Amino acid sequence: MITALCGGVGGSKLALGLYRILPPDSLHVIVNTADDLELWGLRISPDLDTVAYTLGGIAQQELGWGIEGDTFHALRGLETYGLDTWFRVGDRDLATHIYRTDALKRGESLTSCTAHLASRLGIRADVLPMTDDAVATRLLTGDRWLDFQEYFVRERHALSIDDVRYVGVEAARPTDAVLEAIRSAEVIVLVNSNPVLSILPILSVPGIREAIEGSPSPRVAVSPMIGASSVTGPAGALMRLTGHPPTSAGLAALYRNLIDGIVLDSQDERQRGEVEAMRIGVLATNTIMRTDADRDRVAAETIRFARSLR
Ligand code: FO1
Repeated sequence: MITALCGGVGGSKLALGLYRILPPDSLHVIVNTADDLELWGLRISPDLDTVAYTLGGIAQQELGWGIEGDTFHALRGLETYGLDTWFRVGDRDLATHIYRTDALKRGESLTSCTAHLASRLGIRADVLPMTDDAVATRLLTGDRWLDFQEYFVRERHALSIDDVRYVGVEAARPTDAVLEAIRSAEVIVLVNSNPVLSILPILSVPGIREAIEGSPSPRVAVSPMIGASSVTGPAGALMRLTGHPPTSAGLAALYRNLIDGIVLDSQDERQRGEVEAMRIGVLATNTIMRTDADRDRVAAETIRFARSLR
């Protein structure tokens, strides 16, 4: 069994690579739920849905979120009634949110209704919300706190961020399914999702970080930090909030004690010494993933590298 920790669009591509190269029913994906939102009375879990649509082969190819070929008639209707429609929900996507909202209202857990959705989409992997409890990423810009989707979608992640909080995380509990996925993992992979917006919320759920730290299995991270772009982009600015530089070596320092190895881009090979000094192994390879073949290759190299660390 392989267990991956994953956010939305960026990380789900590598999760797809892992899914494609592994035998069926041998991948668990623990997914961030701190960017969930309630909109028009519906519970929306963007990262869970992005992972499910990606593994289910129906994700919108260009954007990475939403469903390929979806239409937006319901959204136009909501616009007619004067509702805010900056968060673009397609018609088929809407069915997912209606199903989830109804199931939660009937007392089902997020874990159980996600399992139902994934199985109906034909997915032979476990897609696991990090917790069934409510956690919400909030970001401080100037003197205003924004909800995650207000920052990310409405403001197009263009504002400078002074602080990040995962509201509710201290009281959240990891699900049994998440703890079992970590316990039974032969390899644990922190995929190349945004560390601050996607991976840290998962690690902040009390018990998850400790379970990974205590795992005897090899644990590896795939770095999303590549060359100069990670230093100048918004992901870099967020990374600086953690007190670490926006580089793969900075990420290795952030994940210290949690990982045995890191996969970084060949462009950043010169950071190898700094990372190895932290007693973290390094695989330098081409981590830019444009095609399914790239994702399969990085996934396969990551698993091979992790197994070599045992
Ligand atoms: N991202 C956007 O940039 N604009 C949108 O209108 C938008 C709508 C949306 C609807 C459903 C869904 O599951 C995801 C959606 N996303 C949208 C993506 C999402 O907000 C982000 O990619 C993740 O939350 C970040 O990981």
